[in-house]
This record gives sequence, C-alpha cells and structure tokens, in this order.
Amino acid sequence: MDESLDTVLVEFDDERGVGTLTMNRPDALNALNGQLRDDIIAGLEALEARNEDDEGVALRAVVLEGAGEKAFCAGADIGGFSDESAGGSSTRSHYDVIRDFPAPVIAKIDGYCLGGGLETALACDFRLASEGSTFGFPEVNLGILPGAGGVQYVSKLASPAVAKELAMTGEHISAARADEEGIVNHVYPDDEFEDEVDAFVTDLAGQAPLAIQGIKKSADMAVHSGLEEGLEYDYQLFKRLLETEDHAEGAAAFAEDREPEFEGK
Ligand code: CO8
Repeated sequence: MDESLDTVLVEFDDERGVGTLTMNRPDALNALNGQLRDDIIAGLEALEARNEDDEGVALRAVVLEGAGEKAFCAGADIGGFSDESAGGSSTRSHYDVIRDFPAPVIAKIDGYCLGGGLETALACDFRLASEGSTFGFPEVNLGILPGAGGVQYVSKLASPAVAKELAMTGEHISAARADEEGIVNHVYPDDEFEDEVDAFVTDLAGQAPLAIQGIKKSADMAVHSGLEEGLEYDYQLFKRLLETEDHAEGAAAFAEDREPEFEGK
C-alpha cells in the first residue's frame, strides 16, 4: 500500500509489518496546519486498518518522519495556529491518536524538531535522532507556551529545570544534549542514521505484538496512574499473555534454539 493524502505520504511494508508516515510540507519545514494534523490521523487509521484483513496483528510498528532535508517538524504553522484550524477538523488531536495507537510509533528525527513538532515526537513511543538534529520550544518567542503537554513531558523525561530552560528561553538544544537529558532514545551519526533506524524498527516489529501493545499501555499507566493500579494492570496482562499462541511460540523457539515467528495471536 502506498497511499497519498494531501500532506502525508503513507507506506506499508508487508514483509516487516512496518508503516511509514511522512509529513510532507517540506517548503514550510513540515509545520503543522489543520490539514497535516488531519492527515496524520487519517494515515494512522489507514495503517491500523491493515489489522482487519489479518487474523493476527499485521501492523507491528509505525515510523513518523518529515519530508525534505531540514526538518522533522518546525511546530505549529505560524500562519494559522490561532484560528479554528489549529486542531484540524477531527475531534481527537493527532497527539492523542499517536499516544493511544495500538502499535508503537517511532519518531525519526532528522533536522528541526520544534514546538508542536517536538510535542508530536514526545507523543510517540520512541524518538530516534540524527546527530545534526535540534530541539526546542520557541513558543515563548510568540508569547505562548507549548500547548500540547510539552512542558509536562519534558519535566517527566528530563526534569522541570530542563523543561523550564527550553520553554522559557526558546533556545534550541543539540541532539547530544537531548540524549543526555533523556528526551530522545538514541542519537546516531548522520551517515549511519538510516541504517540504524531501520535496524531498530525491524527488531521492534519482530517482537510479539500483543506483548508490545500491553507494554505500551503499561508504560503510559506508569506516567498517568498510581503504582498499585499499574502493578495490578501488569499482573492481569501478564496472565493474559501467558495464554497466547505467541507465548507458546516464544517458549518453543527458545527450546528449539531458533528465532520465534510471532503472529499476534
Ligand atoms: N510555520 C509556518 N511556516 C514555517 C514554520 C512554522 N512553524 N517554520 C518555518 N516555516 C517556513 C518559513 O516561513 C519559510 O518559508 P518561506 O520559504 O516561504 O519563507 C520556510 O519554512 C523555511 O524556513 P526558514 O527560511 O525560516 O528556514 P531557516 O533554516 O532559516 O530557519 C527555523 C529554520 C529556525 C526552524 C525557523 O524557520 C523558525 O524559527 N521557524 C519557526 C519555529 C517556531 O516558532 N515553531 C513553533 C510554532 S508554535 C507551536 O508549535 C505551538 C504548538 C502549540 C500546539 C497547541 C495544541 C493544542
């Protein structure tokens, strides 16, 4: 499936079960206008529909990236984010749809990752960056703050002091600093970036998908709920996963000294 929406390119690699969404407004550094927000949601829905044709879980991971040489995403489109098109026409924001998406979403960051672009990356499960990328919350320069939870997320991933520094100064930080502060998962040299991201995504897509879905929910609960509730959730999920075919396959593969083939059943 290679499908084009107005501002997002959608691809699906059947072999690995990996979807790719490319934010495609390179002339505006992939700034988020209403159309792009809607198309990210529509692209994710199109990819999720792959699971309906399949008995198991066909879609194992999604890569979100930006078109062009310069940016993952330079934030909300400054021309129009204060009007009603800011959130697109959907009732749910693209941030929520990414957070709740059943497959892990990997932000592949090569270039500017600013404002609402950084918040989009923070909504993803993983942030993989090239070493030349830069990160920041320039909203303060426009007299506003990051409106989609950026300060909250950076306070949790790094610290409130780092969140304040980014959001109060509006300065950009390097990928190395973002890595040091725990804002990104990995930074790769520019010339190894494509291969390293590909290897990371291939590994992730090969894991047992029902376990991956549960772990995503569990980690989100760790952020949003109390420890007791989280522990109970994990234990109940653990018991359900023990009953799956994927668990039997994983155990058999270990005993037979071979790679497991998970189907999401
Ligand atoms: N919106 C619209 N157009 C943009 C944006 C943007 N955010 N960023 C860049 N562009 C456009 C430029 O206008 C320019 O267009 P043109 O060629 O037609 O003049 C083109 O992209 C290339 O940009 P530059 O020439 O400026 O490229 P530089 O390499 O010189 O600079 C920068 C790159 C540093 C990224 C610079 O473009 C910049 O500072 N951009 C603005 C970044 C910014 O302030 N982003 C934050 C926006 S506010 C936000 O994200 C709030 C989110 C709130 C979410 C709330 C949800 C509820």
